[in-house]
Amino acid sequence: MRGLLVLTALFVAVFGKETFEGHQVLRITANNEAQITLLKELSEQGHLGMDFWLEPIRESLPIDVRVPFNSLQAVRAFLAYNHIEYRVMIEDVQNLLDEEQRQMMKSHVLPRTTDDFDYTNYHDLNTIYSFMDMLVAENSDLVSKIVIGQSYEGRPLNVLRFSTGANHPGMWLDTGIHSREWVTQASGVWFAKKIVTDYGRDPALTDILNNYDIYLEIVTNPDGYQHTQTKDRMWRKTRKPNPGSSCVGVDPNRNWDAGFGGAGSSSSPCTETYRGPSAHSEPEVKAIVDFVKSHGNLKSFVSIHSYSQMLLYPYGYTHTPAKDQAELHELARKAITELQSLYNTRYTYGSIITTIYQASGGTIDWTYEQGIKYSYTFELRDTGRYGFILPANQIVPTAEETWLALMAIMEHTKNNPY
Ligand code: 0X9
Ligand code: ZN
Repeated sequence: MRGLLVLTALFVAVFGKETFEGHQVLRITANNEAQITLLKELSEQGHLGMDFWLEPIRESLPIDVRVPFNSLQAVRAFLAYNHIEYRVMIEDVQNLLDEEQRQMMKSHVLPRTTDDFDYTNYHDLNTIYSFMDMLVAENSDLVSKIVIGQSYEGRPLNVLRFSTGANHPGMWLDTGIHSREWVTQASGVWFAKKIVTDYGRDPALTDILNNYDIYLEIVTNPDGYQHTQTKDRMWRKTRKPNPGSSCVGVDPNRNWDAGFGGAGSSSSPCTETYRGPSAHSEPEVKAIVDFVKSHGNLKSFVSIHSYSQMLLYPYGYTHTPAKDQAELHELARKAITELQSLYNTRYTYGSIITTIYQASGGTIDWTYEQGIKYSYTFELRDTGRYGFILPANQIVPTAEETWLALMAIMEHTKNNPY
């Protein structure tokens, strides 16, 4: 197996892009604790090239796993032997990726204005970066670009700042910290355009921007995003090498100094939830940490992931309820009610640890402990039919409905100064 992995890696290094022909995504339903334990062991070992899109946690939560073609027989046999139920969610991952590529080719001409930009499609890193520059150029009285740092591979960490005056408190949004969650970066682009379109037209957004600055980091993990475009569509982590290991990257949502190193993160560089050698070891994380501290006056912080359709608040690393739990819970309910009003998309909500799973070193636990009360994290569409390979025709609907929830959070933040 090791030999096969090395050969695959070599092939990719020489010939370019990883392919996923015959890979399937299985949805596994565990019926008891023993099955969960078995599946957890599988997941921790990174066995048979299995890529858990949704990790085994408890019986009530779905488990999604991408299985390479060559491992399918063994995995099916293992599941059958242990009487573990499953069904096929994605028959052939590469088929979906081929369709995704075909869609992307349709809008490959670089647009010259943000009105010409194709918001219904996914775009490569350069196109998103040039979108930001166009938006700034077209709306220089409202939008500016700040570079809060550099990625490991030297790319700028760009943040759009929407501001109507000096000394306003701030609200933060980030998308794409996990690079394969493409609908998030695409939604981030749509949010940016929405803000400049609505300012001066929509009274609620205008009122927010007359009193607060909005910061939006669209490509929070640019090295990872570039890697998903050119080498491996399923890349999640950063791209920093790990000394002493052939595995690359750190999970940037386990790297924060909030319960760092605790349960729900891994010390093994080859896993998808590797926490890194120390808190804030990743430049992409450290840049936000430095920004949050130097700004000193952020009042809300929303970090956007996919998929599962959830709206979550702290904590992820501890069972101790956040001191603002009641208010955060009520606001989450309001936000997802707004979200659902548009296309009837249903979200679950609650604290990270009770709703999804224990995850230590997560973004919003850290921001909450920095005193940013309105710290939330989204898991956007869908619930697993397409998972990370959400078809492009769902980008705009996803962004539109999410915007309603974001507006609810931002309005509440504005109306409840602290
Ligand atoms: O595991 C994660 O990092 C998140 N799920 S994802 O599929 N997008 O990777 C959920 C973690 C909860 N959020 C935080 N701990 N901030
Ligand atoms: Zn994520």
